[in-house]
Amino acid sequence: MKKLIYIISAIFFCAPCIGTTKGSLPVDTNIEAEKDVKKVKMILDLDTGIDDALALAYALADPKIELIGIVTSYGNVTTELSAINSLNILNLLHKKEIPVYLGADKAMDKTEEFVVFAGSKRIHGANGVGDVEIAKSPRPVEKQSGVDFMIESAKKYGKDLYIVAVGPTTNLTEAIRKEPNLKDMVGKFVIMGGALIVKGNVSPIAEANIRQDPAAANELFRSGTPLTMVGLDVTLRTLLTKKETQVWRDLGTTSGKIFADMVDFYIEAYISGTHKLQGCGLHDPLAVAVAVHPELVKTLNLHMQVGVTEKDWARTVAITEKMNDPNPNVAVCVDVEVEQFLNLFMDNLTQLFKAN
Ligand SMILES: [Ca+2]
Repeated sequence: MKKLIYIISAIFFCAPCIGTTKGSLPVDTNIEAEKDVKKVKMILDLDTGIDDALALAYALADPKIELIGIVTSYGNVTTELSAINSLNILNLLHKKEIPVYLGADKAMDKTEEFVVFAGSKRIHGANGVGDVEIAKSPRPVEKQSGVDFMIESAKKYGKDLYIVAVGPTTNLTEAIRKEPNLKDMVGKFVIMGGALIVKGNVSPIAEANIRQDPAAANELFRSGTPLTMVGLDVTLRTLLTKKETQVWRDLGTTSGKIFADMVDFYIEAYISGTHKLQGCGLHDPLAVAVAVHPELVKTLNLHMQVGVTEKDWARTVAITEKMNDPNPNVAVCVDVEVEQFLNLFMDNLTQLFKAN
């Protein structure tokens, strides 16, 4: 029946067949455009976190992405709280059908329990989402481990799958340890982390995600896994201000207000922080956008490593001895089309919050 309707529609609306102009045809161009977009399947690895919440929302909003699951990590909050926040945000955005899995709850070489840093609480609030209350999702966290979900999805979808990790790289490193072929199976790996040219944000040389588990990041970089590194070199150029959050607040929707409240909390932390920036860095959402819009950034391809000694703890740096080796595996983002990204980010998220 569907096929018959399609054939009749095709004959009826085919411009050359009936000799009319395209402009007069009753075709919904938005639906047509949407149909033409090839979606990639994406797994997000989050330590949710306010900018993680923005990354999650961005992945739901961009027509090029089909979010198939979330794996959670420790970092801005504990792994368990990251899962609860992720479930609640999915529910808020009417996407509670997307599953959430637990990942590692601490760095690979740590034995003691992970404790959230005071700095993380100052930036993301004690609950990770700016101390804003979000209605509890009725959906529980999945029983399967996040690492197994990554491996299983890679086997199922192959190159159609992109994995974007915007917390510590522990889960990704564990997944590649468990299934070494993973690095060649997946279409793209993108991480938010590191700082090549600029200073770190938790020490003069260390960025927060890498600092949580430098050994895991070093193992990942040196594994030959093709990675796109979206670090502070680019994320601190893409700032969101209260002017933009006011646009969401003015929508008068539940999600618009909640995201405006959350992000205003985050912006306040930046205003009072050491760099006195007037907006917040869009670290995690930029990594998600770069995965499907690589034209937003310029990259420098390098063999990379992460410092694991006291002197260079968590520093992300090129391996000098490998500067002339072929096939560098890390594409380090060094420049970004700021306006293009901010327009894309605001267009997509404002549409999403308008509808929820
Ligand atoms: Ca994060």
